[in-house]
Amino acid sequence: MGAKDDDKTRFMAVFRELADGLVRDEIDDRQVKIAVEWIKRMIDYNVPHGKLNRGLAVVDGVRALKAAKNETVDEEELKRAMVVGWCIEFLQAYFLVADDIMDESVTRRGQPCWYRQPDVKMTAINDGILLEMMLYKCLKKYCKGLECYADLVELFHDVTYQTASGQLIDLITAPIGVVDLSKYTMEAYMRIVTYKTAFYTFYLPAACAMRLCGVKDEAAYEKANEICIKLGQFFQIQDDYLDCYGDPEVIGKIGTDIQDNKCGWLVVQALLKCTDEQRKIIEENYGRADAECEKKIKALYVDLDLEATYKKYEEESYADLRSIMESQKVLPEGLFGAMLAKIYKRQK
Ligand code: DMA
Ligand code: MG
Ligand code: MG
Ligand code: MG
Repeated sequence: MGAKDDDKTRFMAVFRELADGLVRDEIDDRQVKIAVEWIKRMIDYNVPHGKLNRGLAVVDGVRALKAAKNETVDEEELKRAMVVGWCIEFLQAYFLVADDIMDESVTRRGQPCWYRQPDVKMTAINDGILLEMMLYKCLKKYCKGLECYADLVELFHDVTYQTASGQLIDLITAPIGVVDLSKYTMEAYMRIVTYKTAFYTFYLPAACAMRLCGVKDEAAYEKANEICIKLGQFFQIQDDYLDCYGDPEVIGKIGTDIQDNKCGWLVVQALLKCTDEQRKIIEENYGRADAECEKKIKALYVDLDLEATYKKYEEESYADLRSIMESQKVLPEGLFGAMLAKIYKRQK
């Protein structure tokens, strides 16, 4: 087994410990039996089945920061990095439960979206709140007393706010039944993806690792933020591409962006490339809950050769990101390099 597989196995063991601890807290609080069962099932359904990129990025990040100082990570530090990594995965679980309700999605991580379970429905909203608060319970249990504790809590709060504000503009830029193509600009798109994705997907793991390693220099956080915004934009453009071109069996979710009227990367590109006639096709078919309309949009994307536009973007952007990471001296390249390596050319 390689070091990475080893990390993943240990990471899963830490999940079990956290989940069992949360369930134990309920029992200790004399929670009613059906709620104990519910919480256990809800955590197991929503938290551990993703790619775990964000959580493991905290572990990789701590290793990279320590290695840069010629230090190794001891057992206690490793465990703590894993706990904080799972805190991000709990936050992500919360965002996804809510996002799937709002996007009216069907599947997630290869199973029906939580809110679509017949006995769950809108109880999922409250489950989301519980998932979010569970991260603070875990953080308190394992990190209270550390010098960086308050900074970690503040970081989670700030990033949650940014993400929710990104989700807000994602949603109100795509009102149901109103197709206003003038709103789908690259500028609007970049604001949406930076806020809804980049901060929690890249800056949060990197900044958590930095806090755990005692980094105090605010300029270093600024630099990390700058790089992570670019990584996040790259990642969400991939997500938008996969929404249309990914294999649902592989990505574990069925794309909804066209029918949901989303200001996604593909439609923004289509609007930049289309003729007046093609623009009319978009006007008439985008953002409708109709599989035939969706097909017409996908056919238009083929005519515009958006797959090639994407492939070219992915290559150029990757090269760009590599050079940004290598040309700065403030932070070790490994803090971001591992994240980029995991997502480059991803199929899921
Ligand atoms: C993802 O946006 C953002 C958050 C905060 C979950 P999305 O709706 O494109 O995500 P997905 O494609 O996974 O539903
Ligand atoms: Mg969604
Ligand atoms: Mg969404
Ligand atoms: Mg998406």
